Amino acid sequence: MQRVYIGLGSNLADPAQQLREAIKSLAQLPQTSLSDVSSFYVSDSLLPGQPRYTNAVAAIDTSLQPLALLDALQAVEIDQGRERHERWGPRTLDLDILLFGDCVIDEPRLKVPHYHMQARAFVLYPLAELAPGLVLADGRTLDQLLKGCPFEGLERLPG
Ligand code: PH2
Ligand code: MG
Ligand code: MG
Repeated sequence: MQRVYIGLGSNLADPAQQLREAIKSLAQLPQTSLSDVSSFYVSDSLLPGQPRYTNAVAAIDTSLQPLALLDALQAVEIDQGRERHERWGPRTLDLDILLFGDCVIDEPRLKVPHYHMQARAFVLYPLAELAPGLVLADGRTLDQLLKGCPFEGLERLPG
């Protein structure tokens, strides 16, 4: 079993509802149990001119292999109407494997830890709700990353 953190994001077609649907699907993945889900956070898109994003982080425990988990997450994205056009285009659902235990993965389809997660407030603050004392495989602590990444621009949704 590995503890895996998944970043959820949506900026189309009722984003908060997309995240709630996705969380139900995560709870039903084979060989997996859903452990915890952060609050939802709203923020501007990193790309100008797109609708605002709703983001959250989920913690799962899984015995799936990383690429099998990636396949399962991509199936959930497609199930919820994800269409891939341009890179970083608006999306109904984005499910990113942020951390997979202490594994460092460098495959063409999957890089873990997730690229740029160190600098993204909409990943780090929800992650900190679930794993405040987290230490990355390279020794950096979540606390250190948070210090370099202001909360500014994030809006935490109630409930
Ligand atoms: N994802 C992107 C591009 N920009 N902005 C926010 N606020 N949240 C995201 O999840 C996000 C983004 C591409 O993955
Ligand atoms: Mg993403
Ligand atoms: Mg993605």
